[in-house]
Amino acid sequence: MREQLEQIKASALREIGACGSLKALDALRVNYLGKKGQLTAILKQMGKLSAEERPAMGQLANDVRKELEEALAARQEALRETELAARLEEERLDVTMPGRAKKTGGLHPLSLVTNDLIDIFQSMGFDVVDGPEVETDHYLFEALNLPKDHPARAMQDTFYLGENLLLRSQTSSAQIRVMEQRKPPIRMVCPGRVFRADEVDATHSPVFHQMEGLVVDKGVTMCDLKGCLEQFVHEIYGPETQVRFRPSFFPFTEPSVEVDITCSECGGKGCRICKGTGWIEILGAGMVHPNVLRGCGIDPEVYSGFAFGVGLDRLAITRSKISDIRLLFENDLRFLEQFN
Ligand code: 2NM
Repeated sequence: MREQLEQIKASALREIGACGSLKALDALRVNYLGKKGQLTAILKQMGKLSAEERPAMGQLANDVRKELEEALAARQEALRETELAARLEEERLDVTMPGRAKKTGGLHPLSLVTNDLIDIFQSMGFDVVDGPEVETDHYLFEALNLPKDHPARAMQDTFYLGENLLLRSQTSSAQIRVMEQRKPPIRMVCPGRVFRADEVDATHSPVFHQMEGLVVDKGVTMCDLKGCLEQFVHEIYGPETQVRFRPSFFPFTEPSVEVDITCSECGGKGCRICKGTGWIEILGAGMVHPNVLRGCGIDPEVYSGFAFGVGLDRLAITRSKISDIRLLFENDLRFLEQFN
């Protein structure tokens, strides 16, 4: 029995010493010290020994158990430490690694231009007004001095939604609504989407954007129109930009003008952009026609006003040197991200 005990001790110590994982170590403990373990099996045979042999053998068995328990505990401690060290190494965080930047959104180039224009006109005391995109014949034509069968109605290729319903081809309809509802003085701009049955190409889209302005008060003259628009051009394009007014025709204004500015590309010398003229047209404007005022219940003998319309898409693409108006409507992130 003594030999058996010494043998068990020797093999157990060897195996414990060589054991490589906590799981295997626990299996060793069960194998030697567990209820059905090798040492336990020996102890069960104690009864067969004589009374003289028993105390010494019992002492030895207890010593072996104690020694094995100590060896197991020591090995367990060592293995815990190596396993922890391995885990710490494996799960190491590199706190100096650069983070992944989150993409932030930005405003569309059209929104940027629109906001700039709104800022300029708000600083001159204009209100910003919104209106419906679906309009009636009255607001789009009748009230703008374009009665039925007026030849100028053919000037715009309007989208009809029905006999009397159409997509607005300019935002003037919103201004008519304001003139019908408010008393002068009126100072307002109306930015928004407008629609015309145009063929799509690099400079035309059936959906585009416009901002129209309107001032109505006592004593408003053509000088106010010129001063206001000159101020606007200088704020957008810089004070060195020159402004030129050419006579034109719109049914809703009299007199009417078209407004050119010196080409921002060549400074007025003439280039491909301005087709050699040195001038670029950016605005239509005029003194509000007495028929329009009268139709809205404003007495043209007492009040006068000026109005203008500016295309926002063209402004956006010339300002950012964009080659094709269609880019504004495709919402391709590779394009839009450049304006962040
Ligand atoms: C333009 C050109 C000239 C205009 C006229 C009006 C209204 F409502 F007062 F009659 N609003 N906008 C106008 C005048 C618009 O766009 C090129």
